[in-house]
Amino acid sequence: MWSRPEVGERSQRADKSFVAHTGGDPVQQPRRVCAARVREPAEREAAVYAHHRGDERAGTRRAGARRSGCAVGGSRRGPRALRGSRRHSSKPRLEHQVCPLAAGGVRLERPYRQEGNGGWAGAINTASFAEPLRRGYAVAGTDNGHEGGGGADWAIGHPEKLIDFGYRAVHETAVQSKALIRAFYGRDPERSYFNGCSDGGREALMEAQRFPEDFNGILAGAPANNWSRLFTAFVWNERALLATPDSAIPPAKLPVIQRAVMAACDGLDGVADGLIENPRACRFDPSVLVCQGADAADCLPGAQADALQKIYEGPRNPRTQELLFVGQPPGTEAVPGSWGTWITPANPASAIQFAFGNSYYGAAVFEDPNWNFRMLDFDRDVRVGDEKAGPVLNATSPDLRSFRASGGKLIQYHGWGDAAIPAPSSIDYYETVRAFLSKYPDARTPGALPAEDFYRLFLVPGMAHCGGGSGANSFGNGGGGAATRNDPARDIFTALERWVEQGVAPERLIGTGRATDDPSKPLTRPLCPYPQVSQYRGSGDVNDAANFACVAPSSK
Ligand SMILES: [Ca+2]
Repeated sequence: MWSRPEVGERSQRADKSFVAHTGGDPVQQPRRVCAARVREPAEREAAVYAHHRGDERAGTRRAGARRSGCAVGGSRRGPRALRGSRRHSSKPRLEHQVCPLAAGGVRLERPYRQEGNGGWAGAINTASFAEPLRRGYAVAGTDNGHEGGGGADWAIGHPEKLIDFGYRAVHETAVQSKALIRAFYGRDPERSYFNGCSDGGREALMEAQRFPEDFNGILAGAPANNWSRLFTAFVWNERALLATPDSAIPPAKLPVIQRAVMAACDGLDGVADGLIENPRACRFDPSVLVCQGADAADCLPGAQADALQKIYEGPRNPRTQELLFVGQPPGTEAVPGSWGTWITPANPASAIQFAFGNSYYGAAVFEDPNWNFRMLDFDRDVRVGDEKAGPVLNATSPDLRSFRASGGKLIQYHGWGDAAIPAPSSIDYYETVRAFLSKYPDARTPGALPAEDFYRLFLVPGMAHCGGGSGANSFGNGGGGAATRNDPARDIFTALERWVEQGVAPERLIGTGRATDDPSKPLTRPLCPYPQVSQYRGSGDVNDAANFACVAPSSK
């Protein structure tokens, strides 16, 4: 039976743990941490504790929390290193609420799951907390050390905040959350997991690389792990599409492009289904779309075709011709939530890619609010970014030896229709890890396979950024749900739990969605661990996963 903690005692113990872990770091600063636990059944009440800087609402929150029986703790001064500091705009203050569990049975051990962020973070991703709470986890997240905003102006003049964003906040959140769990339950979490997509995928890989003992299992979705080069590609696309007044591709032309791509490449995988299993095998030349005369509904003006070619190819160093980042795969140009949102919206300058690319170079690299995208030198300035911000932001180290040696398991997924982060970026990283581990065996794991014994990548044809798009794009990503939570074949996080806890690796997953030619038809497809691809067996319903097999890619 669970007994309600003494409010003051619990608060003090937790707070002491927090300060003990942070006071010695000379550049430590307060950051948001939010964690939660629930009574059983988990769905009935989510109780939250949060670390946050103090403000005028804090007192109200504290009073409200106490009325509801929450332990409220905090340190007005924050960690020792911050006392008297004037570096921070608000009074340093760490505060957390640990809400007691209602009367009833509660297991005294509690696994831990930490949730990642999107974009430049700046808020705790509490929307992602409900699903792990229902699974019985204590949950935490962080704002990565700064508040709000879609850009990175907070990084100007504050390299320490970039470090918080880059890797420190996520790691400290793990350390301090485990300390709170220890204080609250009297024991360490039995297992720890990390789940994130986009920037959260970058955080996930960063943890595996830098802090290999923080988590037993890591789920990395569509990772923005090569941050400095991904954002270079964003500016590359911006320059291509805004090169001339006629270069921007209007949304109405996206279906024209996608139809032409499908005509060229849909059948390469043996099934004309509106999905391309392996877009890397698709060689599509945009010049076939160039209007022979005046612009018309079914063709592209030459300037638009030029821009399209550059987007497919990816950024190049103009001096060395080195490819600086992967290009955008073809085949999902017109899929909702894809190109029309990230690359080619109706107002060309409002593409989300452009905002991120400009904030990276303007704020994080050059720290100059007046910087603009036309100033970027794709030789010199890319090197400046790699050198100055890359070491903090990029999660590209292929050395996962310690994560593997500690028993960690890593599952990564990426949609082929992701117009925010091109899926070949995930392939590149996976390949560099395989190559590194093949070249440098680890005495701690003798005889280990290059990577697949602890690290698997699942590519999802048609899927947009982290989810959505077309194809069999639902497999427990984005939280899953009650329908799949207990099925490791259909829920990627459950598959990760099984791999960590039972040693059963996911040989494939089953994604569900809607047929591209008729949304009324349900679609299921196997999602295969890279480099395998899903192949039609030659007979039966093409919308049924049973008629497909995961096979090694053909050599053609
Ligand atoms: Ca196809």
